[in-house]
Amino acid sequence: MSAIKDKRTTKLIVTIATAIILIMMLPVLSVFPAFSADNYIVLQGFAFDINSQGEAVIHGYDDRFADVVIPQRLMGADVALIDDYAFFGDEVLMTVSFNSADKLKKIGANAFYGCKGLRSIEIPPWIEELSFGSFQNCTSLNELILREGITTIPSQCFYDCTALQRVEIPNSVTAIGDRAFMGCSQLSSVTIPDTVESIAGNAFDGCENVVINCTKDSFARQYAEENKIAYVVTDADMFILGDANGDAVVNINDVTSIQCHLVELESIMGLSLQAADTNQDGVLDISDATNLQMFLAEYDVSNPIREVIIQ
Ligand SMILES: [Ca+2]
Ligand SMILES: [Ca+2]
Repeated sequence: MSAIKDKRTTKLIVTIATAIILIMMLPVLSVFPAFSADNYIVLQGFAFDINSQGEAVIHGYDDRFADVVIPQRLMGADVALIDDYAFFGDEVLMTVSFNSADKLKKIGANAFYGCKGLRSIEIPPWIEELSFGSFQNCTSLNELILREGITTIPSQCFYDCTALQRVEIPNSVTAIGDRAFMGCSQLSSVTIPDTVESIAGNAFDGCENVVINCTKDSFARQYAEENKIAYVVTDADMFILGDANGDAVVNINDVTSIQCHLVELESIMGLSLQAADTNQDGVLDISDATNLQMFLAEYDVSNPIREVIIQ
């Protein structure tokens, strides 16, 4: 009898203890309902685990917090990866900083997809890789700073970031993927460096007012021409026809400069030589001085003075 009673008592104690543990765990389970099944470690609001290389991988975040600083380490392990979907749809999130996490190498697919409160991001140089849709549909994102480090802008990375206005692609990037900036309806300026050798045809679809800043011999310029996207060439050689002394003003001093050059009192060089050839016949002689003089006197001249851009 006594043995049975003891067994019953033990069973009762175990049941009560289990119930107490479950009740104690309730707040944790309710904060991270999605992660409770995956046995992730939860610390400082992050749900993470340690991979086979001993690095911390972030899988999720407590979505009650608006500001997140990705830590350098979690439980002594370097934070190396933000997993796919880690912050997916977190609309409370307003700021995220990667600047402390200097071992962070990669931000996974759709990791910040739909973080509609996120306003500003800086991708520091040690991050080597963004992924498909990493920042897609971040509709408040209006400041994006990309440091030299990443080598591609992956497909859909900034798709539908409708508040984004300016982007400077860093010199480390060689490719811009499918729909990378598609639907960024406010995007007005994208600077694309010479290092970029491939851009998907639909990368800027739906960016109605975008202007690409590029150099004259770049792939980006060719791309802009082929896809009928407005562009500005940033390394054009420019001079003002008639401005022989290079002071950005066309006046009688330029006539004097040409005359002095012709009698070898001074020497006009470089682009100014082309500027001094006011009738644009490829020869600098007295007729250019005369032409300029007549223009300044408001006579009709055969070659009106105008701004000339040589590309
Ligand atoms: Ca001048
Ligand atoms: Ca001439």
